[in-house]
Amino acid sequence: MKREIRKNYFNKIADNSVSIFIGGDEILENADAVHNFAVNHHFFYLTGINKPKSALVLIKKDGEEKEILFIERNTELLAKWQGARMSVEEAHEVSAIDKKDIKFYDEFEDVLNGLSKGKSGAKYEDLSDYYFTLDNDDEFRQRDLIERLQLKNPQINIKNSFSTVTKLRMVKTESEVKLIRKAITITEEGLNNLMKNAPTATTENELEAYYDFTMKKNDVKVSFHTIAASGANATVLHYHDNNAKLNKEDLILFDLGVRYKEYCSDISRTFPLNGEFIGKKRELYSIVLEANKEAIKMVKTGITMEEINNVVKEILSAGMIKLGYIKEASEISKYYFHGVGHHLGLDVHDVSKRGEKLEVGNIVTIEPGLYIPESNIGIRIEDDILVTKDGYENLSISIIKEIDDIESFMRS
Ligand SMILES: [Mn+2]
Repeated sequence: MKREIRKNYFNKIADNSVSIFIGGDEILENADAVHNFAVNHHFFYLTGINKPKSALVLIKKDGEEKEILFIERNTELLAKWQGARMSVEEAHEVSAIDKKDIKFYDEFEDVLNGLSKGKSGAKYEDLSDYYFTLDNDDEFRQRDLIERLQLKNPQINIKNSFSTVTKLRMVKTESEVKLIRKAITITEEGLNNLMKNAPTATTENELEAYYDFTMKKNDVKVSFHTIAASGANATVLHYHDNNAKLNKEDLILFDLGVRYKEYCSDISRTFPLNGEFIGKKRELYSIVLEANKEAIKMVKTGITMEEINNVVKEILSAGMIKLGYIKEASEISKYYFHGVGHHLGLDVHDVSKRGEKLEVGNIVTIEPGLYIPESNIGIRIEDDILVTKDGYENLSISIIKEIDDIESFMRS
């Protein structure tokens, strides 16, 4: 899989070029503890390696392609304190890069300097992020690296490969789709677990904990801070204090996901804490649900997210006019003020080209909502949709969202 992906990249770039991707490094939290490592996703996409102090160099010269992977060298000290590093054998298995082309990260700059000596032509560089290393005396960023390379080799021409890899990442391979399916399956399990426990929970946090239990049980992490927002809290788009006392009369909005082998799900569901959609809540929920379902039906190659969003706005405003919240369609921005969705992949808000038409292999979220502070109601319904040859596949179709389904689930 990774070899194919690199092949796709090689096909996109100019001859006589060197492309450099850096995995990033751990960030120090205090004297001897580090934050959870977050790998650079362009690097991960091309290698499958999820370890700090690693880099990939791709060389295309006279039509020939060469790959060099750098991993951290194992030392006795590292092995004792943090566990053994990846072996050359393991790195080969994950990345499908020849063992003879796997070197150690402490050789990285020497190899680079050797490569660029006396050469001209394009140099691709991934400028996507700026991780710092663990060692205080070895502060190092990609930008610094570029500057050093340029100083030593004024003749080379440095380009940015970010958008080239972005374009590739937007089209998911079958294996990538599989991982996102798995992430969604676990999300569903977690959501069902928390919905089941809604009647006894007293705070947003407590209810969220049933989701977290499912994460631990499946040995996965959330793909972003869970939003557990009841009542008026759900009208704050990125609320994640999640510490309010639950009022059984309220709706609760959960926006959550799973990161499975780096691939993300992103789902929102809104349900009544007492298990019954009553009055205004039922009417408003029905409007958002209609917008969600109609928007999903529109997903196909050649359409843009803007076009889908325009229809969403029409449906939401028609509904809100009917309920008397607004008088004219243009006023809908008071209650719906975000886009209809985004690409999904290694990042929750995955890299993408704004305004581009959808194509086969894209995965996008469809997530209309209504946010009405004066009624203490916030509703969002979000599914993850794969663009296919014939239209779309709703990857999260089995996560319940119909009023009857939610009510009967919560009764049982
Ligand atoms: Mn989303």
